Amino acid sequence: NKYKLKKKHSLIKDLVSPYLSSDYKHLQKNIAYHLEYTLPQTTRNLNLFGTYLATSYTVRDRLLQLSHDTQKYYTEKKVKTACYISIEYLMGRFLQNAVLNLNLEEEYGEALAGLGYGLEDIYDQEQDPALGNGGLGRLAACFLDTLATHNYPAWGYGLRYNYGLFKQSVDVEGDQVEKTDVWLQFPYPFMIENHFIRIPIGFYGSIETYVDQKTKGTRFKWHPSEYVIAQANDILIPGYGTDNTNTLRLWSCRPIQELDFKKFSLGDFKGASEKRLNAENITNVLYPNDNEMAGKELRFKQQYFLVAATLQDIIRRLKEQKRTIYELPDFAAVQLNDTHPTLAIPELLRVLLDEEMLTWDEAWDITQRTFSYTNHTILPEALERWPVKLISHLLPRHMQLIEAINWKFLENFSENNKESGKLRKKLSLIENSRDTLVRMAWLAIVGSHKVNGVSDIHTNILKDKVFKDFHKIYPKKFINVTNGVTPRRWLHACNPKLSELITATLNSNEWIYDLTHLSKLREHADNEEFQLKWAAIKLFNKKKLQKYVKRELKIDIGYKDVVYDIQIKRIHEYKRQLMNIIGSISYYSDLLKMDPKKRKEMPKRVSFIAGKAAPGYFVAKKIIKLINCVSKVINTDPEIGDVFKVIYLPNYSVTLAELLIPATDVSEHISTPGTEASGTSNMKFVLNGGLILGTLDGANLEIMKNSGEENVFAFGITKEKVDQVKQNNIEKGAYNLMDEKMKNAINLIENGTFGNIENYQGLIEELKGVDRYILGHDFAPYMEAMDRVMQTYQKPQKWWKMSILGCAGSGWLSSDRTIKEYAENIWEIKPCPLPKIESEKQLG
Ligand code: 4GP
Repeated sequence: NKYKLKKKHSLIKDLVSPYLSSDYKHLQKNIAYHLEYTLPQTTRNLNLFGTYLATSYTVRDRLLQLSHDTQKYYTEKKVKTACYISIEYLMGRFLQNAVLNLNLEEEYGEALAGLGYGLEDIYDQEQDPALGNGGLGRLAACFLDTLATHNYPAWGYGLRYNYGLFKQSVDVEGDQVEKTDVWLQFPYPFMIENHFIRIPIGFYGSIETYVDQKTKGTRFKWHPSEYVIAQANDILIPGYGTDNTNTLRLWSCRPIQELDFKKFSLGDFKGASEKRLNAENITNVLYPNDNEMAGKELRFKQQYFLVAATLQDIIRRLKEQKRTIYELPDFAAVQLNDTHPTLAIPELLRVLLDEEMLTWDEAWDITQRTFSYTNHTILPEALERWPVKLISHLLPRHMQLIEAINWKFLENFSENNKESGKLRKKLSLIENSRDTLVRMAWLAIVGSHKVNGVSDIHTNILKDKVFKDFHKIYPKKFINVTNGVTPRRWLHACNPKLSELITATLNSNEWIYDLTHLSKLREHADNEEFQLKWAAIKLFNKKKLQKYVKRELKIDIGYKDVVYDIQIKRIHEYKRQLMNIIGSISYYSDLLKMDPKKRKEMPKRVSFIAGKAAPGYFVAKKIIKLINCVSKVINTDPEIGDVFKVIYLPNYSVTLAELLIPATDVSEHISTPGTEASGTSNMKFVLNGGLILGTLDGANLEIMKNSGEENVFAFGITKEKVDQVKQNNIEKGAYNLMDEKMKNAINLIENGTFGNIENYQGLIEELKGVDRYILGHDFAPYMEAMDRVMQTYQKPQKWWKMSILGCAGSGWLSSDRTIKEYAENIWEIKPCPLPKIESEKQLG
């Protein structure tokens, strides 16, 4: 029977294959087919949006074919697979990336031109699926691109939220306004609902205890009292220049029963739909927090829903291959992207003990060998702790297992350390504070075989401070894997002119999948002709941004001989956008005091800021308001003219970043040392020839090491000195220690220059009092570094040399390097490229 099915399948494949041939005429026919038959009402769809949809369906057809081949091949080869579980994926637009990765840009361009459309305009129709907040989700997206490009067998697992991160606008008062992101109101062709993968997930209920007849030991069984269904939605991830196509599987929640017909018949219409609404609620909304724990029951449900569905899916595939559960760690390496998926640990343990009937030792061994955990932040407000009460109610068996893990871990540990009462308390997975809480990071460490930080400095902080006691117990468990970004999206696609120049200069496009080739740009750094070409591309990109600002904000800014200075990231106190804007106030005040003639001759600068604030993070929202109010005053002051402008760009997104990053002269990464785990936008700027103005924090330090200290505008103290400064602030009062210029800027805020001081009350008080993020201490060096930036920009040869050398030194910051380290040091997986026989694609 199976043989017959296989034959049938290859017959079907033979029938459809010619349809997927990729010359432009075929593509055109395919687009026409989808316009005519997939989308209803043809004449209405003969617009840009309809054509974008039809084009996308043709891309999806090709990806489906490649994905079938890939899965089949991986199964045949019995490869070990990486499974990346992440509560967020910040993918950005899909179409351009896929067309580029499939190496079909020319063909699609021609096919669409024949229908009267430009490819760029078609790309522009796509809305970003904003299923992530910031760095953590964007990193996951870069990883997926690399995994496919380098032919690693891998799956991404996440949630398909109905509503992505809110859309942000700014009202006339300068306040952030949030609007629901209904990203699924129109079809999203790249996501395929897989109706054959539906998995029941339980919640609540009770635990049955019984005696195992075989072993006479006690066994447990969880009887959930409520079930929902996890429905698979697949996004296919093409690699660059390869046929390997992996899958990102996003779960959405469906009810077991769509409608309670009994209630409906009795006229209780609301009650009839209640179960459906409750179920759908689980994957309705992405929690809009970055670097912060949500602490809500629904969030906890999301986390369990994600890991329970994912583990069942992995185990199903294992069994389909007729492999035993003992082989799980050789079949899948499961990466926990931060603590959000940590419940996977007790969940797997439960499956192994209660369903597969393994012994504790067997089950625990398999669990530890399967999981590894990445930490993305040391901010205390982001380290997850869930109340025992909540877990016991929602997942009683899991709570029991967490207690058992804790007990066994501490017992084991006490045997080796007799006088360890205090330490036991510190190490315990369960914290006895006001509420009894489970420390999820502790659980993730104990249940994994590897724990990694995301930059050198961050991993050292984990080892020496945050997880110090665990590091002593498991010194080998902790490793560093510095983050990286995909050069496909973050240079090749977003900066086509620079990509072309690099390819032409290096005489090869190999750098696109092996970024270390960029080092060869070093020999051109002093070449004047090359510098001019390099600078011309920057100017071209700046002009694009200038046009965008004019169109969207109705503000006219210059771009020639103007420094574009940019800070884009989530608004957070530790990222210190407040220091940036206070710097702008101070600079504005200096300009006003200048002789008008001299002022006119000052080098010009536009300071851009973009980023969203979590809706419940009031301090961050006040910072946005201050930025907007300062911007209004400066930009409309005739004394200042075009010498200085402050622009806040609303609704920061991956797509906006793709416009901003290539256009940037200097970008700011100015977090308090020791707070930013890595940062990844810093890497994207360097890759695009932007210079860094940064503190000695996160990946800035590694950028300095690789691109040369002299090519970075670094300032401020090392992380070791931060505590002393904080202490001084507490003892002496931050305001008393503050630089005069900063005091002056604060006075301007207080005297109402930027609107009612009440708007900024909490902000200014904190700054003058404790100043937790030591803005006061770093202000003078920050201003001095900005001054250096402006001075250097006046020496074009020096500037462009720094810019080229920065880029030339960025080979290491590719996510390809990062993933290779994960693959070799943590997952133990190997590339498995599809044979090229049928492939029509060739690398450039
Ligand atoms: C972010 C970190 O803040 C950032 O430094 C890092 O580059 C990124 O993860 C990727 O590792 N953390 C988050 C978060 O986005 O929600 O914790």
